[in-house]
Amino acid sequence: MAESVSFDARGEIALIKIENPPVNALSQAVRSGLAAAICRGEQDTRIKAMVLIGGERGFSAGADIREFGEPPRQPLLLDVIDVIERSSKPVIAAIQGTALGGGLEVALGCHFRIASPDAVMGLPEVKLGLLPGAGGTQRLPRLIGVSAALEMIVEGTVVSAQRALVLGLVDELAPGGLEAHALDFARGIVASGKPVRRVSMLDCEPSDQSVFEAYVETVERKRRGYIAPLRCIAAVRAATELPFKKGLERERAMFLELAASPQSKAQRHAFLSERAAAKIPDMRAKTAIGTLPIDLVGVVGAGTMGTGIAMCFANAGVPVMLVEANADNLERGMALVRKNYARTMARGGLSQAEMDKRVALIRPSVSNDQLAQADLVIEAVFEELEVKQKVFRMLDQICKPGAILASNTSYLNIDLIADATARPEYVLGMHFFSPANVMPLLENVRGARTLPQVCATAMKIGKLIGKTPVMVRVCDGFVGNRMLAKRTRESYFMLEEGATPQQIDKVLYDFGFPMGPFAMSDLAGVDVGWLNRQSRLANLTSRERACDILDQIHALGRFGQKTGAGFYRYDADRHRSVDPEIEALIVNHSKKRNIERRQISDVEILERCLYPMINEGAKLLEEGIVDRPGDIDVVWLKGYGFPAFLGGPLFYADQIGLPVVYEALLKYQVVHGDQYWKPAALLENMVRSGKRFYT
Ligand code: T1G
Repeated sequence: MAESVSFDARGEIALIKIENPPVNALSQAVRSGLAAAICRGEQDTRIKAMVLIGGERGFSAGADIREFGEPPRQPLLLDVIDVIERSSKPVIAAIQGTALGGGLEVALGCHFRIASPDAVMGLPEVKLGLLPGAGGTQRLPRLIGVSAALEMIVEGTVVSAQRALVLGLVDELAPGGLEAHALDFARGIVASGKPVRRVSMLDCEPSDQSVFEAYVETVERKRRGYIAPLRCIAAVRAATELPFKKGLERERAMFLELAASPQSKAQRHAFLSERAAAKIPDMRAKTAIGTLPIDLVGVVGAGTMGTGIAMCFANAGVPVMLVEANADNLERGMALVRKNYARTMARGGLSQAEMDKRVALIRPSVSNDQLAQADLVIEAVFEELEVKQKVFRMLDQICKPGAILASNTSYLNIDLIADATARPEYVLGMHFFSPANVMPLLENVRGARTLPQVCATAMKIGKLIGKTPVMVRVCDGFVGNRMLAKRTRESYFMLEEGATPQQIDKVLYDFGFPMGPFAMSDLAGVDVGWLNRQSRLANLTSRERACDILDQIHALGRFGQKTGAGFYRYDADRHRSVDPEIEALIVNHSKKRNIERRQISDVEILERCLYPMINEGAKLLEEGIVDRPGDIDVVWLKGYGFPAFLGGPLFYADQIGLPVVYEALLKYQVVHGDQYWKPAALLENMVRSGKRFYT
């Protein structure tokens, strides 16, 4: 028996344990161990039933994602589950922690399922661009009904043990020790003489085909461009139309199609990159740098960002002091916290008790002295270096030795902020994205002197509060905003050269972004963009300064959705429409700039928006601002809406081919000059040596 599956006879019950840390992924060794254990239980006449259990951390996180892309190795999970289900002796799945993907499919192949109250289970394959490929699309609807199965499979939602009991996904909860409960349950089944219940033998409720059509429409709207959700729907539909075996064949065919698809490769890349990014080199080297305890957090500034950041910690159960010198602003901030929570509660995402608990974890104060005992203080005040340096001087005086001082700045130099303190080793950036309590990305910015332990602590606390942390180093705009600035520059240049806002927005929307740069500007606020541009005028080139279309729109008081007009006009429901006034303004601007407008193709728009970003990504790597290309992809996937089915800007660059990107850079360099289009040395070398960002 493979070391990753143990078999232990407990009287007439066999206890079969999956032991493949960290998440009991169903590697080839586990699959063969499982099959062998079931066969052994079948052959051992003393054994009357079998209990299948995982480890503390979970039952199983499903198929081993790292095995994808390699030729499948026997036994297939599908076949192992068939061995379990065909067993003549009852097999009981005892679920604690997580049972996800193939892990839940193994449990579905068992004859009974019990779970500890804190267990969660789901079929999240769709998030990897896959579908449950080991019978899940055929068994789940037979067990819990079509609509509940559709939601779990197409949305990839995870359900609690309590919900699973209501759905009939589990037979019983085990409030006490799961193992003992499972053994008792098994003995009870044996004593009762209850026959084994095979899920595949259950009838699948017939379903009105309109249910599937409606789901397809929803998915085509909500998950534009993704293939896997559509195949998930088709697979569940097959369960209602075909006998089990035939349905399984349909599922297998679609699984293989998806597993080989560029979209799934991109989404699996995104999954693994996100986890790799959470480990900074020191942590990855397994050097025991450890982390600092964070039991009490302070946030300075009760504006939109400060309150959002405070909510992140309250949501994770970490007490947080929200300090704001101005009492009115503090009250407004707390009102915003309560409003945000109330909105979540109205959607059913929070109980009143839970909301009250989280609000109580946020302690408002006008006194900075309250921060004396904080382990971590995050500053979220006005984005101006002098203002921040003043705050950090104050914090350095008030906070206890060893407290971490973090700035939420989106682009200012962390080293200059750290210079305002006597503890630069404990200073770093923690750049949240607005709205901070919603957006998953957290750019942790290490200064030249920041201790590795402080960095590791910021990464760990970032994961604890449910963020996707990426460690970056100091540069103007860090990773995300520095690359975004190149796309923004080209978008405005193309406006003055002949494109319209709606044309550029449509190209990026069709590519897969949630919206294009001008619709985004109207959403975030033209005034916000204008302020950011004003603060960076000194860094802009002369053409960027002269390309002042944003300033002109701002001067008209058109601040975007919030004022009913920006680049577009908005009705009371904030539906946008093209505004001829803006087109006239742009045409007039081109005239004043003596630029003869021309037709710009969608291909040129896409190239001029994406390729400078890819080029900037190569520069970020060669400057050592980030350690890996995956860090850059994670920043764009989690912070800027880059479509996950394309894997991020650098993964996408590999797919289209770095020579294609390089040739285009040279083409535009001739037309628009070196300062914007000179290929990064790293990119040039990679093209010369036939290398890619990802091997
Ligand atoms: N395979 C391989 N490695 C995995 C893995 C998996 N399924 N899940 C996690 N890991 C690694 C992860 O890369 C990291 O590695 C470490 O485990 C800790 O993960 C046939 C085809 C289970 C909720 O989609 O959602 O089954 O960086 O940091 O925050 O139908 O991991 O330490 O080297 O995320 O506690 C479907 C994916 C697979 C679940 C734990 N299953 N995993 O979260 O730890 S496809 C999934 C998760 C499938 C079948 C199909 C989470 C978690 P390293 P972590 P965590």
